[in-house]
Amino acid sequence: RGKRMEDHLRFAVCYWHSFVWTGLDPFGGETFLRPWFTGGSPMELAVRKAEAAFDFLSRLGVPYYCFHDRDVAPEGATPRESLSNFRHMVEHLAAHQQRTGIKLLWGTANLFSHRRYMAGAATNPDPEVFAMAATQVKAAIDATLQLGGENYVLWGGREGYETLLNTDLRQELDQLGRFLNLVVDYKHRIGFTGTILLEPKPREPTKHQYDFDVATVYGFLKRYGLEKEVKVNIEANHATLSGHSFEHEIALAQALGIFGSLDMNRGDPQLGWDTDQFPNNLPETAIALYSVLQGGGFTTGGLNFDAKVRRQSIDPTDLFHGHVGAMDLCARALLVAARMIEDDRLAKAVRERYAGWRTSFGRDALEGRLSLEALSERVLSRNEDVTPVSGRQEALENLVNRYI
Ligand code: ASO
Repeated sequence: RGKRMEDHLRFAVCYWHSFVWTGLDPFGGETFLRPWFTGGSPMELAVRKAEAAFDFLSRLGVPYYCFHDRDVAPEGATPRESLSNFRHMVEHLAAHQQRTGIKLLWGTANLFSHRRYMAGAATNPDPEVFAMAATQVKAAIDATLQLGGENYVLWGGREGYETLLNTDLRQELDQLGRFLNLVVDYKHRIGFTGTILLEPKPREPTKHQYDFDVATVYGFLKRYGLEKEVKVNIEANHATLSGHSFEHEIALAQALGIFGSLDMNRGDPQLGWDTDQFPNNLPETAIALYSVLQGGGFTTGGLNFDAKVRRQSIDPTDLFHGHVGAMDLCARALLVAARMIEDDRLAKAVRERYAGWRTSFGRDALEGRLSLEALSERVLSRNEDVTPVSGRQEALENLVNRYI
């Protein structure tokens, strides 16, 4: 639809998995001994990390990257020191972007790692924590604007609860709604024209995450009057953890008018948590990207590889293999998705299935212009039962495999 294939290759590398994560898991410590993890002050290490990151991004030839405030600059001893560290590093990032031509797909603030956020950030009962979260988000939006970022993401890592016995659910949801309204208000006041994206995730880290899935987020946005202001960043592994498929979440967001951007990765079907593996399944990815193309592709969003090499893959070249393989897979999946669209057999099957919409009775009935009485009168005057039409699922699924 007026777009070239290259327009969809809006690939981004995430700072946190590639340059920050040390290989630490609940059972063991660091496994990646990167040169920017030790041997200098925290700010010296942040500078070295940014150099290594842009060296990697340039060699990979990727157009975009994404970061959290705390990925790029260390937390200071005080809020002012943290802000000054961050601002200093944003200058470095600006210079690297200028030199390499690499752009920022989105910025964000880490409101989940520090202990102050253990009981939530925007939903925390302590107003000082709420204010601290606001301080971080303000600085991160300022940085995103300064760096020409195309979107700003909020993933509510700790916005949820473990037990209702210490939780006022209504109050916490209201706080989250107010916080997001403050963010949207600020965005307009400073002239940030990028898209604000909320990222749904269920079950982890808190048991009951408020932004469980796309449907939940839409209900939340409606309630707080934000459905025209905020879109979603959908992650593959978050979709499957909520019991949905990735393409379901994409298609639903498009249907509701809140589709924004994607975090590409893959969960492990045997494991019930967020494993953030590189996507490596062609049919699965093709069907997801088919949904994206059907909805018209991306406007400000893209495909951020929110994926990490496993902790044994300690050789720096493993990071290239992970990204090269995943980008190659997504490029191939886009070609498969384009073939699914061009062939027209799938679209034709859908057109035929919804043929009833194109009759005058169909439009009146399905667009809600006929009352229950009128519908009932029609059925009783025709006095014929309905003959069901085959859904043809098997034929269509077989067809998809032939495009690969
Ligand atoms: C890390 C999470 C990821 C999210 C990012 C932004 O793993 O899903 O996109 O933070 O906060």
